[in-house]
Amino acid sequence: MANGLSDLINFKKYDLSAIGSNSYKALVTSCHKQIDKNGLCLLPNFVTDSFVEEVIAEVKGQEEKGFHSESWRSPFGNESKKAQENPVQTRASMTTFAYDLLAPQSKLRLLYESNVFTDFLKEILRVDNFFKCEDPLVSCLVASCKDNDELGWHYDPNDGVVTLLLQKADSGGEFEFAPNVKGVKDKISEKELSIIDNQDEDIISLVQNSGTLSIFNGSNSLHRVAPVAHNSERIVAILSYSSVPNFTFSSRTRINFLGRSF
Ligand SMILES: O=C(O)CCC(=O)C(=O)O
Repeated sequence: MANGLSDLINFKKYDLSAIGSNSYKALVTSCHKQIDKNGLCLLPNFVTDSFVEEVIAEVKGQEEKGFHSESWRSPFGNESKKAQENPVQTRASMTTFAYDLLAPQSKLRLLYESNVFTDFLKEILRVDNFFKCEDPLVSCLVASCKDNDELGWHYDPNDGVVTLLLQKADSGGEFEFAPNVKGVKDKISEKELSIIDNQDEDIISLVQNSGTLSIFNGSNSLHRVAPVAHNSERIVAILSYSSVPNFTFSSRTRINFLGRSF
C-alpha cells in the first residue's frame, strides 16, 4: 500500500513510507512538540492536490444524499455535572455524508483504510491502542458547513480526533481552539464561560487550508468551527478511531449524525 499512498499523501513533505528514517523521526518529533504545546498538531498540505479535487467532486456529485441537521447541546457534554450547573447550550448545524457514500477506490477511503496512515497517527498520539473503526457510516464522514452552519464550542468525549480540511470557507468557518481549559472537572470556570461567549483572549484561531490534516486532543480543550458566512462552504473529513478493534457506533449515534442507522 505504501506505493499507492504517494497518490494520496504529499510525500514531498510527509514521506510516511520512510518509517524509521531520520526525516520520519523528525516529522514525528515536530508533531509531538505541537501536541505538547497546544494539544493539537496541524500538517498543512498533507494530501495531494488531486486527492482534494477528487474527494470534493465525489461529495458534490451526490449532494442530495447529505443529511442536514441542527441541534443544541451542552458544550460540557449533556451528561456532565457542569451541564447540570449551567444550562448554556451551543449549536451544531451541518450536512454530513456517510462513509458508505465513498466509492471503493475513493482517495479518502483509501487513506482511512491505510495501515501506514493509522500507524503514523498512533505514533503521533503516543497511545498503545489505536484502531480505525469498522462502522459502515460514521468511520470516516464528510461534513459540509454553509450559510450560517457551525459546530459550536464543545469538548470531545475522547482524545485523538483527526480531521482533513478539503475546502476552506471564503468567509467564517475558522477552527478555534482554547487549549487545556477544562480545569476542575465538576465546576464551570469563568474562563470556560468567557470562551463560550467568544470573549477570551486565549482562543487560538487556527490556520487551516485545504489539505491540512489536524490531529487533536479535544477532551480538555474547548473548540469550535465558527459560523460560515456569505454563501461560502467549508468541507471537512472527520476520521474516527477507537482504542478497541472492530469498533462500531450505536444506531443512535448514526441517526444523530447521519439520519439513518444502516
Ligand atoms: O470540523 C472540524 O474541523 C472540527 C470537528 C470537531 O470539532 C470535532 O470533531 O470534535
